[in-house]
Amino acid sequence: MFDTAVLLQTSGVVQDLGLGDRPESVWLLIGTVLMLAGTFYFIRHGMAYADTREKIEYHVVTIMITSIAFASYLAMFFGIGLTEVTLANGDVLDIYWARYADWLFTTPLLLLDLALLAKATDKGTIAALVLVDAFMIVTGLAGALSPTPLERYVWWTISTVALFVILWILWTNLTARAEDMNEDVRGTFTLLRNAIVVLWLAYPVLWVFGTEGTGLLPLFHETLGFMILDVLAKVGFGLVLLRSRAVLGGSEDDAPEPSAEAAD
Ligand code: RET
Repeated sequence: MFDTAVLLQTSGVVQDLGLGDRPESVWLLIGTVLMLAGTFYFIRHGMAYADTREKIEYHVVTIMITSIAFASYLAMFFGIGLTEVTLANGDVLDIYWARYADWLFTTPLLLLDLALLAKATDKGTIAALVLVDAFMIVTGLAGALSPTPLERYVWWTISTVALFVILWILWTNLTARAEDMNEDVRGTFTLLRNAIVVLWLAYPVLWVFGTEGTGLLPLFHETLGFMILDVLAKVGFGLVLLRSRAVLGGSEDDAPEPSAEAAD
């Protein structure tokens, strides 16, 4: 009988990409496709609805988020976003460093989207969010590249403290500003803020259960978990934001119909 799995295993493409040794690459491929689909959707949506400077800003930031993630997922799928870390006990760990490069750029952009929504665009707030966020990702990467469990968990703790600082700024400063806005903005802000709190807290937990931490979850499942979180935190976030009345200034039904060119 025609066996697709055997055909795939023996085909030149699969061997060239080293996919036979990396079963997790199936999730990386799905992540690549979903990020690309999200990017195209947001571009098309922007062409149809972004008719003010503000709406263009939201669309540009969101399109940058999914396109950076698309490039990072493609790099991981091709195996160039991968490095091997030799641990003190001699074990060798596969670390997809490209995800940290992705997060370094996309997490500040996600926070920027939320700050735009709350009109918290003063330099102090944006700088605090971006700097603490970059610190969180870089210290997380240091943990992933460290050779001993002690060092890994020290970096993890430092990175997690930074995450709590970010969530605290969202919960206090940004929330207070959003409260002065109209009902649409408040509703969308609260939904997105809560989604960030839940989804972002899941990252350090997955890290601890995954290969970087205790190793209870093999790389295959860990990669699936990060892919789901990344798609929800980027494409899901963008869908809620860009389809909201807070951004469109009226329901999508009230917004202008996509022009023929934009829809193509
Ligand atoms: C790491 C490990 C160390 C501890 C902490 C982490 C947090 C990562 C976060 C990532 C968020 C990524 C998002 C991607 C976008 O789609 C680096 C995993 C705290 C919060 C939202």
